[in-house]
Amino acid sequence: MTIQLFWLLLNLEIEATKTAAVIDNGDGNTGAGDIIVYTITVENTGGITLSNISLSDVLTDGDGGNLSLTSGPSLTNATTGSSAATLQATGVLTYTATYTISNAAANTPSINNRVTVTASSPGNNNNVTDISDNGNDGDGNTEDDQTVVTIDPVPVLEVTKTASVTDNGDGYTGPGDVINYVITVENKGNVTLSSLTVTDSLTDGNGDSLVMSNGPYFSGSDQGSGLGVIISRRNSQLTKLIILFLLPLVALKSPT
Ligand SMILES: [Ca+2]
Ligand SMILES: [Ca+2]
Ligand SMILES: [Ca+2]
Ligand SMILES: [Ca+2]
Repeated sequence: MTIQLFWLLLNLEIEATKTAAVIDNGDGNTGAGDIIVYTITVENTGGITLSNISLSDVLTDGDGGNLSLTSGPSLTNATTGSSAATLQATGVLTYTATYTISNAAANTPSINNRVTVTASSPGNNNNVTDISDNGNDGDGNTEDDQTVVTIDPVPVLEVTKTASVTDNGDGYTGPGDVINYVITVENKGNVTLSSLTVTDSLTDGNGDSLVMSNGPYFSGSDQGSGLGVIISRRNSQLTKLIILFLLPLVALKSPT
């Protein structure tokens, strides 16, 4: 009896594997707008026919936020005699699912996916289950590891400089007026940038060099950034990441 029970347990096996392929949107980087095509295989590795195959898929971004598949999983192939309702011994079901990488998800390091497959052996209900592995047995985990698509780091820096004039009271812009410059440095990529430096060049209309009266001064930042380091945007396309450099009291050189 004990031997028979052991034999039964040994043969209630199902194995789920999930692999990923990325269809690039043409920019050469894995990121926003690319389509991840997931292929899920479910193999009955025991000796007993299983029924009622069901899949539960979990998709998250690199910060652990939940994402939703764009399509699927849909059954795309079944070996002879098998279907989602009946999986023959040694039978294989193949499913396809897709996810189009959102802007927010592309600002995290990766897209992570796994599926849990559940099936029933004769006379039982949902008693056979497996968590997918990533199809790569050379990574040290041959059992239940997530299928990870790494987002490519794309550093993008945007700097803007605006000017306003504080008039000295004579009604026109000229000698003695003060030009106030505001420099905004924004991290528009998906990686943290460090060692930020600002080199300023000021010339008159003849191309001759002028000297700033003072500045630039670090004025402030948002989203946890600081002088010299600007954190990448995460999970929001609406919040700007800005460091301000304020250059007050810049006097124009008087014409000679
Ligand atoms: Ca791309
Ligand atoms: Ca693996
Ligand atoms: Ca597994
Ligand atoms: Ca003036």
